[in-house]
Amino acid sequence: MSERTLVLLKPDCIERRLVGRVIARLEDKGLNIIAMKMIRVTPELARRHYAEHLNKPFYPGLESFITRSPIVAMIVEGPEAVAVVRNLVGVTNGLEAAAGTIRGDFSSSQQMNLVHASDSPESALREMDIFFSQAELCPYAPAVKPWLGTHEERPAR
Ligand code: 3AN
Repeated sequence: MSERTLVLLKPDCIERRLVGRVIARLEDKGLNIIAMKMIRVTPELARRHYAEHLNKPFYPGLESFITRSPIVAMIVEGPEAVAVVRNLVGVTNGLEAAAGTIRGDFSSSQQMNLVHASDSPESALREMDIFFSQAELCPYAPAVKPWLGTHEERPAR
């Protein structure tokens, strides 16, 4: 089933000039980028986005990190996009993330792990709403779609 998920390229991704290479991973997989913008995260926005982490000991450091430089926010669409993007990104700690994943290949940190990707379809809905208005979405049917999969198959989870 086609899904949408929120992807954030975090300040370390921008500062390290990895934006193009990370976006290329998403495009190479056949995912559709249907919204994208560069913004600076305010402390208020950080608190909304990371609401579940507000009381964690690492939250103050996380807020100063995510507000320190601009980010690139995207909505990415495709079959099972939430799980597919999480697999491309890898586990939270870059030291433990598998080689071949974005974090596994480019990060050695738990905080500076380059990318945020929604962890469930419910989180994706909540987070897309925080970062984008409906008017900012640009859905389209890519010409390559018939070559990315058949109607009958259900991609494995
Ligand atoms: P993920 O981004 O893999 O879903 P979460 O939701 O557990 O990870 O954590 C959100 C963000 O908080 C992470 N991307 C990371 O930047 C930061 N973070 C998580 N755990 C820690 C930690 N123990 N120390 C510092 N930062 C952390």
